[in-house]
Amino acid sequence: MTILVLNGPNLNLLGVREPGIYGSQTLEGILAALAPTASALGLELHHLQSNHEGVLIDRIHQARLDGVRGIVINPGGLTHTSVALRDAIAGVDIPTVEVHLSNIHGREEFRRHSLIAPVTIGQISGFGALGYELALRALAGRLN
Ligand code: CA2
Repeated sequence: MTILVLNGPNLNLLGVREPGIYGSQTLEGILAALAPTASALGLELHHLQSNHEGVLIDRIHQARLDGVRGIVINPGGLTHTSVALRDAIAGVDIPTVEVHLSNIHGREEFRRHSLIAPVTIGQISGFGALGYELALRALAGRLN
């Protein structure tokens, strides 16, 4: 079963700046650490990080054509602003888990609201890189 892992704007900066909020692991490190869990769950991971909303949306559309069974997405700042990303997720009807490294509910007011959460099967927020692993486990549980 193929799972698409999507990371949105600025997540390519992980490990380089803001370690106090987002941890010291790079995105590459986070993804590499997911491999054993994915393989234990029988999941094949495809990954894309983009700083561009339209690129993320195109990849979500393609996921439906490719037969992707689940999506793990950290939409970054688009979480709080993007109706278009939300519509794309709703439009493909693929079970999606929203992940945030930081606890968005304990930060600035503008981060507390997610436009994406209502079209996902759930949101994981505040557990750092572990959130991606929890998301894979949640999807595997839903798909089996
Ligand atoms: O906590 C998360 O995972 C976020 O999705 C991260 C986003 C933020 O806009 C969301 O509110 C919560 C930010 C992406 C990472 O931005 C960085 C900026 C500078 C250095 C490192 C990362």
